[in-house]
Amino acid sequence: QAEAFAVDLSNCDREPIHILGIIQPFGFLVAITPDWMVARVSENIDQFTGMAAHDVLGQPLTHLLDREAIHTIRNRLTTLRGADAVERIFALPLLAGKPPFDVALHFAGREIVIEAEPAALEPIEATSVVRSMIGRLQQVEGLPAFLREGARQVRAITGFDRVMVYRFDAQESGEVVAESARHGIDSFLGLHYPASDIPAQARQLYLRNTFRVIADVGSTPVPLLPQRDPDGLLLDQSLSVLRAVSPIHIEYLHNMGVCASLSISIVVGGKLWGLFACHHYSPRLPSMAARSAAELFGQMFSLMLDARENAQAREYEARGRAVTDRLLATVAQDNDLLDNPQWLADVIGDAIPADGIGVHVRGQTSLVGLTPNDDQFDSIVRLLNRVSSGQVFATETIAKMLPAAADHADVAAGMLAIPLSREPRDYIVLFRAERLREVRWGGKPEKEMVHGPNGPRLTPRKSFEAWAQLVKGTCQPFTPAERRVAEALRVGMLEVLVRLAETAGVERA
Ligand code: BLA
Repeated sequence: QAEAFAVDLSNCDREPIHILGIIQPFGFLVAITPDWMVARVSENIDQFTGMAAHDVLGQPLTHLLDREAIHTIRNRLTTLRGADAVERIFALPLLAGKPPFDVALHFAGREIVIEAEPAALEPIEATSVVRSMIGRLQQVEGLPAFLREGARQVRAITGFDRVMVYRFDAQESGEVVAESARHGIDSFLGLHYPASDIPAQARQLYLRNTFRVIADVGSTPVPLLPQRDPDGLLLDQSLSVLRAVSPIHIEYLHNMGVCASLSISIVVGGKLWGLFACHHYSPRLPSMAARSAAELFGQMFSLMLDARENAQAREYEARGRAVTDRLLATVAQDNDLLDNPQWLADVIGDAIPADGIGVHVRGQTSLVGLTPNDDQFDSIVRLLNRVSSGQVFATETIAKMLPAAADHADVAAGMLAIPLSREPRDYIVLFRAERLREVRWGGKPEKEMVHGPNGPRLTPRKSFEAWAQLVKGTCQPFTPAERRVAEALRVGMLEVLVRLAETAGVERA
């Protein structure tokens, strides 16, 4: 039997999910030593080969598999050259007189791992499939449409009922930012989940191995035999395509009413940007070729997303610079505009998205949009005089420094303050409302479910509540790019004000 790690809600970020010693039953696994002796097999090997585990363990691989097949495997392994990757051979006749298998190969420590599942009846041409998928993506304009098209493409190739683009934020909680779903099921678009739904070690693993499928949430996992090798080591299943997953995650899927789950990592700039997360409401296993194509698509999609995000960041900063230039040129012409908060708010709100703007210039205060009231704003200005030291200052929770600010978190939870001068302290303050205000709970994806041993926490609605608790009183964070634009505005304004002061001095003299 597999050695159990007693996992519960409190320790699931420590569960060693890469060495659970179990696989899913849709294929079998053979691990061999460097001299091609069978070191471990999955207990279900007899169902696929007709030979029981004790017949083959400790025997040369030739005892189990056809010589021709072993030759093919050996050749393919040389192309791997010890790389941290998986090679695949489609429709390989592993056993004389039996139908062929789709085979995945990789190295795990000193062992060579061979995983096999019955070959697909209708093989697909992965390269041409992926090429046409990429072609469609290239035609799309704008990030939201790009993400939606990505989800649509993944649904087309996997046939899953629901495909979501799940994006991580800076705190590693996540949001469903795009979705393609079968007609007639509720939408998950816009839903948020806390980081703990995908624990750290899983995210780490998903960076290294970018694809996984759980073909049947209700199936019974199959143990590896033996669990430990003569050195006492468990098999590292990080790259295994049959790897069975944590019972906690199985329960989560079960509580969601999901019967099959598949996810593909989206890796941008070496970081896990997000996942394509796919659900099916009956068991489902795309062929190994279709899975490889989906994995390759995920890699191409990630590269394209990286390029788009870079272009977008450059575009954003250029727009920020243009706004700064416009503002400075106009103020230089007509410095009375500095006393026109609506105008300031319009121009600056163009560069940095905000729900409201407060302006405190030359002793005058004006508030536009969703903001604290006058008294509350006064307290904020006093706070800024203490903390901002002439620099741009941003926080997603004003209440952290000014507890009374919790009272207006619903309309103004966080702020970015741009000081306009040193003495007296003038500021433009951009406010953002609490994130929860903007968040929709889309439909009612969770039917009433019977809860398993870990209780009701493992459901999307409870997850959402956990996330809501986490972000209560905070706004959407101000990004580094937004802070840079704000800083450019600050420096530019300071120049203009200095110049105005000089001209005024000359006129007076
Ligand atoms: C893994 N959790 C995952 C995965 C997803 C999610 C996508 C990747 C595995 C897969 O493809 O199924 C979470 N799935 C979601 C979310 C949505 C979704 C947020 O569809 C939103 C619509 N999970 C929990 C809690 C724990 C937990 C509380 O909710 C731990 C206490 C554990 N999740 C957990 C573990 C894995 C996981 C251990 C790793 C599974 C594996 O790869 O072995």
